[in-house]
Amino acid sequence: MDFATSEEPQAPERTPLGDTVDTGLKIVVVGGFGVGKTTLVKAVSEIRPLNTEEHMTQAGAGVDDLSLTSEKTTTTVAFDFGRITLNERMVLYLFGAPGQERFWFLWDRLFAGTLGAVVLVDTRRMADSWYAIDRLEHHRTPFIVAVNRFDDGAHFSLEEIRQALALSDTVPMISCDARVRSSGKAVLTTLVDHLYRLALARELTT
Ligand SMILES: Nc1nc2c(ncn2[C@@H]2O[C@H](COP(=O)(O)OP(=O)(O)O)[C@@H](O)[C@H]2O)c(=O)[nH]1
Ligand SMILES: [Mg+2]
Repeated sequence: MDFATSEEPQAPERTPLGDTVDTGLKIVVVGGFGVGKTTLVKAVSEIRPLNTEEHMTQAGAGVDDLSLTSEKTTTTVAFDFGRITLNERMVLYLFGAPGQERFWFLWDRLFAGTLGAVVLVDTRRMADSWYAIDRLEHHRTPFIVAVNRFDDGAHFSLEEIRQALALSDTVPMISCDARVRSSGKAVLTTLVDHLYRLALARELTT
């Protein structure tokens, strides 16, 4: 089979992996259905993001809650995958985990080898984030919380959201617009800074 011709055209801005890169970190993006995970991975990825977005069919009716995401006509059935080069030595590999309850069994596998996670939160449906936070704490995977500011979302402060999610003060929080590359990049930088500080603290105590 000729892969070169059977593949879809590459995104024009596809960037080859740099020669100087020696560190690849696996990061997962988790959160409830429709919170913007696929959007975030797409916005920041420098390769044509691989995703398994499918048009929602009758099979998902009543299973996927569309009441607040009426414009959403596709759903991620496995995961999103993207790559972003943070500096000349470090790249992040991003995995967007499906948020629907029927795919939750995949998460524990996905967390294997994961250095850190971004929990995306939609303030209109904060309870959807609880499961993700619970699994991350269970796996002791460091995470940050990024609040995707939908235009019609209630404007709770980050501190109010911290309380609503019962997050410890040590969990960094940031607001973002998942559609905007620079905003998504700021989210990932916040996570990497957090991981770096945790690693430094560990070094100091050993
Ligand atoms: N207004 C607004 N819409 C967004 C934002 N992020 C995502 N969306 C839209 O919300 C819908 C759900 O996003 P998607 O990335 O598919 O969610 P996922 O289920 O978490 O992967 C899509 O139609 C997006 O275009 C945002 O920051 N603001
Ligand atoms: Mg998705």
